[in-house]
Amino acid sequence: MKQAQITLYGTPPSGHAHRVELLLRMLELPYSYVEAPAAVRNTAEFLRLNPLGQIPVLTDGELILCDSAAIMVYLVKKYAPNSTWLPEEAVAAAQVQRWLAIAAGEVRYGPALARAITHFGYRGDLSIAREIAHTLLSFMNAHLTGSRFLALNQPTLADLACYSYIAHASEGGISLAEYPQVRAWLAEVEALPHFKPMQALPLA
Ligand SMILES: N[C@@H](CCC(=O)N[C@@H](CS)C(=O)NCC(=O)O)C(=O)O
Repeated sequence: MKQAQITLYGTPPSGHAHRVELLLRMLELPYSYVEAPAAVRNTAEFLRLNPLGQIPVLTDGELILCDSAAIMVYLVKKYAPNSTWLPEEAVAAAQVQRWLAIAAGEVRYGPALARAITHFGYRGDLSIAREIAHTLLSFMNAHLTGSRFLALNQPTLADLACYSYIAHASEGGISLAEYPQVRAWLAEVEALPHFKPMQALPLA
């Protein structure tokens, strides 16, 4: 059997790695998965891959890529350039990019941080992270009224980038009960072919 050329370094509960894994699966790209918990991320070998010591890292042959959004953009441009995951048209591309920025901003510092403080001892203010999460979720709920997906009327990188940490917000003590449109959107992502859930953690 042909050896997979692509390797993803991540951990099962990492939403940053999960969003990349979702895309690899949905593009039907073969890949190997290397678990890189904190002990591995601090090794000289891993720091050569990513000097920031973060997952995900993706290697494709000799190529080394860091950062979930950068990796997702690469995978679509390289392996699915004519797909709708990342459109070329100016306004549509900007709409997707907006949500990639939200994934790295409000999602990272809201639901993702609340979960990381709760379960992994990350430093930060839990109540501020939860406040950021609820502001984001209120916005998303209104934004999704009448829309099935975040950026366009079809799934794009925007949905995969934001999905994992929103779906697992309750693990950081953030309830989705007040956000029915967000819950409907999560179900749309979960219904996509090749979807795989992220590893669950205990509820906070
Ligand atoms: N901007 C990066 C952030 C990745 C990130 O924060 N990864 C976490 C795990 S989910 C990590 O590696 N944390 C370890 C650290 O920052 O030292 C991305 O989108 O990939």
